[in-house]
Formats: sequence, structure tokens, C-alpha cells
Amino acid sequence: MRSFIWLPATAVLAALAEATTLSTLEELCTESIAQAALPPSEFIQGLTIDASSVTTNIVTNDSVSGNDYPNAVISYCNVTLAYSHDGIEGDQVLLEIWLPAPSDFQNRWLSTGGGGYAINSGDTSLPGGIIYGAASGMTDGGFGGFSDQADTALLLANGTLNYEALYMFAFKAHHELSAIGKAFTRNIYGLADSTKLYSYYQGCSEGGREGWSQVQRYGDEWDGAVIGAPAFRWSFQQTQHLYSNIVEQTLNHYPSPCEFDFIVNATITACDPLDGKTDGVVARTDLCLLDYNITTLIGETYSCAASRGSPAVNGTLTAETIEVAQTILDGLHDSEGRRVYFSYQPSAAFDDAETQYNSTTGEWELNIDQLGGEYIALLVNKNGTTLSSLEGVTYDTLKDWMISGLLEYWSTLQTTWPDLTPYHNAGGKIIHYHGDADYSIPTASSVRFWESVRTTMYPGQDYNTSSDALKDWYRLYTVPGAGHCAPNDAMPNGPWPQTNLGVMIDWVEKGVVPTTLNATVLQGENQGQNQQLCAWPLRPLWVDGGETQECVYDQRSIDSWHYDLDAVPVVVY
Ligand SMILES: *[C@@H]1O[C@H](CO)[C@@H](O)[C@H](O)[C@H]1NC(C)=O
Ligand SMILES: *[C@@H]1O[C@H](CO)[C@@H](O)[C@H](O)[C@H]1NC(C)=O
Ligand SMILES: *[C@@H]1O[C@H](CO)[C@@H](O)[C@H](O)[C@H]1NC(C)=O
Ligand SMILES: *[C@@H]1O[C@H](CO)[C@@H](O)[C@H](O)[C@H]1NC(C)=O
Ligand SMILES: *[C@@H]1O[C@H](CO)[C@@H](O)[C@H](O)[C@H]1NC(C)=O
Ligand SMILES: *[C@@H]1O[C@H](CO)[C@@H](O)[C@H](O)[C@H]1NC(C)=O
Ligand SMILES: *[C@@H]1O[C@H](CO)[C@@H](O)[C@H](O)[C@H]1NC(C)=O
Ligand SMILES: *[C@@H]1O[C@H](CO)[C@@H](O)[C@H](O)[C@H]1NC(C)=O
Ligand SMILES: *[C@@H]1O[C@H](CO)[C@@H](O)[C@H](O)[C@H]1NC(C)=O
Ligand SMILES: *[C@@H]1O[C@H](CO)[C@@H](O)[C@H](O)[C@H]1NC(C)=O
Ligand SMILES: [Ca+2]
Repeated sequence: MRSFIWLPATAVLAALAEATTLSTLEELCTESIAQAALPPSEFIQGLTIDASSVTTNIVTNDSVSGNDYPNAVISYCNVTLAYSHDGIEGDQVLLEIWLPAPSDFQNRWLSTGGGGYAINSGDTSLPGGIIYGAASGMTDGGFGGFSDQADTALLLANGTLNYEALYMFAFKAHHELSAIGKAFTRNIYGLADSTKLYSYYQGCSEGGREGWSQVQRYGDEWDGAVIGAPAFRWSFQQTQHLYSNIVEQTLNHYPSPCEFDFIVNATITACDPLDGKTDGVVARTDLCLLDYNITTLIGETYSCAASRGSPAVNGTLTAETIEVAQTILDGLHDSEGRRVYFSYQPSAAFDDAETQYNSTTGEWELNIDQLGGEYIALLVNKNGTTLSSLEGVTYDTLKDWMISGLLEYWSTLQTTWPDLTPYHNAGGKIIHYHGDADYSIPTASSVRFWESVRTTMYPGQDYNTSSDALKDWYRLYTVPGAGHCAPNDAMPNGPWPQTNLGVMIDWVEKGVVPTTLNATVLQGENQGQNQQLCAWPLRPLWVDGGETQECVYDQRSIDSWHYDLDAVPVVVY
């Protein structure tokens, strides 16, 4: 039974009957039509949808551009609504759903996610669904409003986490967004029960983690999930942001950003040809890791102009600076030399290591990476959102934070449950991509999860058999030269997979398997050029003097992505 306090049942039915014949955005986009299409409150146990909260407005001919969809001009109906969780005083969760005109609607729903501590990406990700005829939604997670991030809600008082907010951020809010959004979409476009509503997800970074949070828990929520560089394995991922700082502190050496920049440039130059094509792009960071040694840079001259309040610098690279950089590349080891975690691929920027200039002393000094600092302050210490000191913090402290966080946040933020059987059984597909030069989430983090799913779901099968079985429905692609969820100015000729949702739709709805992932060079001299990305575990190799790309099986390269985390006494998926 529908329960509306403000509309007589006959008016609801009339509005619904009308809804089945709507054809223009103007007809669709009214408060009464949207209110009549709300699912009944008892649709999800414990939720009350507030019909009086509904707002609608039409947006016409909006020019949109982003990394996750081609440039377009779109028109849509913007609907917002609020609901609350029964039993929580003052609770309010907002959803924003964009609807294409009925004539453009193609029986699709798209959920979108956020980044950092944000659970949505504002207006930047919803166009990606409208372009493909999908009703597209985002949530505010109940954190106060669409621009309020989870971190503003996670601490009730020093020492007291808001566990409802934590669970909302971790996975609940997205489950509710999909459930309400899909039901609302069916109602407002008047889909018959027998008509399939295809359901998708698209998100990168924290948005990637949010995508996995659903795929790992709810088998039938989506037909296809497009997931980039996910910020999962939370306690490891967040803590590792502090590793570069602790290397600098432990070795008591603080290189200038110019020195790190020089090392990155030299690495790109040296490793570019290893993929068979000298195009300024390191497509084989694995060969770079195996075959290039930055110690050869000791004694080379660097210089940078003044910028952002920092003076011009120049000098020659010292053995101390190379030791800092190499230790960062080696990844975290504990005081007994055992491996705790891994690092970014060579050619990635040393973002976490960035030092700050002290004009009093004329020296470069420690600059605490607050992506990592916030995790420790907020979710480990539970008394703030920035970490003001790393005094006394050692490699072993980082290890302890990773392991204790694995236990504390296993069922919420960790998000590495490797058994995807329900999702697979429901026919779900996954496109997972990760920039090879990601400087914020190690590319090997995504490889590790794919491999964990492979060994969990296909135990006892040899590598190729299990890989092929997994690739039937879950495919991972590394993106040559790309940074974190975006193309990379340092390797402008690199491709970027901008049409992932279109590719996913073709896979789900037409059975077109993305053997390679469609990508486009988005800047530089080759702007507009199409390239195809190889699916893990195959690696790209240019042949015929750089004319043709092949996807090759290279055992030595594959092995370089696998790490034995022997310092951690439990399985790390
Ligand atoms: C939107 O663009 C179309 C096609 O260019 C045009 O016909 C229409 O008038 C525009 N609508 C508005 C409101 O600008
Ligand atoms: C959508 O509606 C909400 C609520 O009225 C408003 O704050 C937001 O700016 C609207 N967005 C667009 C793109 O119209
Ligand atoms: C926690 O303690 C810090 C430092 O004493 C204080 O600035 C902050 O306001 C407190 N936060 C809360 C949520 O009480
Ligand atoms: C690194 O290369 C970029 C061009 O990609 C250049 O702008 C920058 O100055 C170089 N940095 C150093 C330290 O050589
Ligand atoms: C790099 O070269 C140095 C000096 O030859 C050597 O000590 C070091 O082990 C090498 N590192 C790697 C990762 O191969
Ligand atoms: C290096 O810096 C010094 C002053 O700090 C300046 O005199 C010199 O010209 C610079 N050299 C280069 C190659 O930029
Ligand atoms: C710069 O160094 C001085 C002397 O060590 C110190 O007192 C000051 O706090 C530093 N400034 C900053 C911004 O860290
Ligand atoms: C926050 O908690 C940590 C760990 O308990 C403690 O060391 C630190 O002093 C606290 N910071 C503040 C500002 O209260
Ligand atoms: C897996 O298949 C590739 C060809 O795609 C082959 O070169 C390789 O030897 C096989 N690996 C194993 C472990 O069987
Ligand atoms: C693949 O990318 C090209 C541009 O590089 C684009 O024209 C084409 O439509 C894309 N294919 C799909 C399936 O989206
Ligand atoms: Ca290259």
C-alpha cells in the first residue's frame, strides 16, 4: 500500500496513469509526478520517504565534460528527495536523481559515487548516465547536504564515532540509493513489471571503493559496475599515504619537490621505450620496476623555477635523495625487514613525499600528507581530521595502524571481501581500471584484489584457466601513463578510457565482451587518437617499430605485481 499524507489516493492513481504516457521533459518534471512515483515507505524496512521533500527542476542544453564520459550537451529533470531512518532522531538523507526526457530514456539506472571522504561527486558524475539514457542518482549519505563529506559527520565527540554515519559511508547509503532510485525510475517512466531496468554503477577512487562495497554485498543490485582505482583495503590504503613521510623522517632527509620531479621525468624517459614505442608514455611500469634503477641518476643536475611561494632550486641529485626515493618505491617493510605493503609504480609522481619550504631556515621540511593524516586523526585516534605530528612514528607504527585498522574496519571500510559469487550468479559484470602512474592508490592494489577474487572463486585451477574464467565477467585494465582517476600531464600521449559506461552497456545488453578496453588520447599531439587497453594479466607491447600494440603474456612482469605481505599475520585480500 502506498501511504501519502498529502494526496488523496485517486490523485496518486491519476498521476501514475498519466506517467505512463508522458513524453516530454516538461510533462515528466513536476513535483506531483515525482511524488506519485516514490516507492512506498515500507519498500525498505526502517526507511520513511518524505513525499513533501520532493523538488524538481528542468535543466536544458547543459554542456558537460569530464573524464568519465565524452563531451555532450544534455537536458534532464533534476529531482531531489529526502528520507529518514526510523528510530534516529533528526535523521535525513538526500538523494538527487537526474532523469532524461522520456523519449531519451533507455531503461537504465546509474548510481554514482564520490572521492576522498565525499560520497558523491556533485554535478560531475551524473551527466555520465544521462548521456546513455539512464536515470542517474547520487546520495548525500545523510551527512548534512550534498557538499558535506562523511568526515564532517563521523565524529560525534572526541572519542565517539558516529557509527550510523560510518555504516552509511561504508555501504548502506549506496544500497539505499540504488533501491529507491531503481524503484522510483521504474514508476516514473511507467515500466511494466516484465520490463528489464538495466542497472549500472560508475565511480573512481573512494567512488571505486563504494562500487565494490555493493558488488561484494548485494548480488543483484547492478548489472554492471565500472570501477576505477578503488580506495579499498582501507586501513592499508589510507595509512600508506604516510609511508613517504616516514621514509623521509627515518632517513632524516627531505628532498625538494624539484628533485622528486626530476626523478619522475628521468624515469619516464628511461622506461618509455621498454613498451616498444617511444611516445613519452610508460606503458610497462612492470618492466620499469624490474629493469630500471634510479641509482644511475646520482650526480645528475636538476633545476626548477620558483613557484607557489617556493624559491627556484637547482643542484645535483645526492645518494641520500635517491635512497629516499628508492625506499619509497620499495614499499613499507617492518623493522625486521618483512614486507607490510607495496608502493606506487615507477613513473608515478611522489605526491605523498612532497616537502614544504621553510623560508626561515631555507630548508625543505616534513609536510604531513593529510590523506593519511586524516585517517589516523579521525578513525584511529578519533579526535580530529588533521594529524599535526608524526613524532615517534616508525615503520612498525604504520604496520600496527594497518593491521589494527584491518580488524576494526573489516566489515565497513576495508571493502576487500573476495567472494563475488552472488554478483556473478546474478550475471553481473565488472570493468575495473587503474592508472599505471597512479600516485594516490598503488596500481598493484587493484591487481592484488583481482588475484584474490581469482584464487577465492576458482581455487585449485591453474593460473590461465582461472584467469580466463574470471575475465568472462570481471576484467581489470591498467591505463598506461594515467595518474589517479585522470589522464596525466607528465605523459600527455597516454590513453584514457572515457567511454567505460558505453562499453559496459554493450557488454551487458549486447554481449560485446571488452577484450580490450576502449580508450582515447585526450590531450597533446595525438589528441583524439583511439587506443585499446590490455586486460590483466596480459600486458601491452608495441611491435612493428611501435605501429601495432599486442597484449602479451609475460610471466616475469606478472610476477612483479604480486607481493608476499609476510609481515602481516593474516590474509590480506
Ligand atoms: C536547446 O537546444 C536545441 C537544439 O539546439 C534548441 O532547439 C532549443 O531551443 C534549446 N533550448 C533551450 C531552452 O535553449
Ligand atoms: C537540483 O535540485 C537541488 C534542490 O533544489 C538544487 O540544490 C540543485 O542545484 C539542482 N541541480 C541542478 C543541476 O539543477
Ligand atoms: C576534539 O579535541 C580537539 C583538541 O582538543 C578540539 O579542537 C576539537 O574541537 C574536539 N572535537 C570535538 C568533536 O569535540
Ligand atoms: C619535468 O618535466 C616537465 C614536463 O613534463 C617539466 O615541465 C618539468 O620542468 C620537469 N621537471 C624537472 C625537475 O626537470
Ligand atoms: C640499484 O643499483 C644499486 C647500485 O648498483 C644496487 O645497490 C641496488 O641493489 C640496485 N637496486 C635495484 C632495485 O636493483
Ligand atoms: C642555480 O642557482 C643559483 C643560485 O641559487 C644560480 O646562481 C644559478 O644560476 C642556478 N643555476 C641554474 C643552472 O639554474
Ligand atoms: C621554520 O623553521 C623554524 C626554525 O626551525 C621553526 O621555528 C618554524 O616553525 C618553521 N616554520 C614552519 C612553517 O614550519
Ligand atoms: C588524539 O588522540 C591521540 C591518541 O590517543 C593522542 O595522542 C593525541 O594527543 C590526541 N590529540 C588531541 C588533539 O587531543
Ligand atoms: C598461460 O597462457 C599463455 C598464453 O596466453 C602461455 O604463454 C603461458 O605459458 C601460460 N601460463 C601457464 C602458467 O600455463
Ligand atoms: C571508443 O572510443 C572512440 C574514441 O576513441 C569513440 O568514438 C567510440 O564511440 C568509443 N566506443 C564505444 C563503444 O564507446
Ligand atoms: Ca612508451
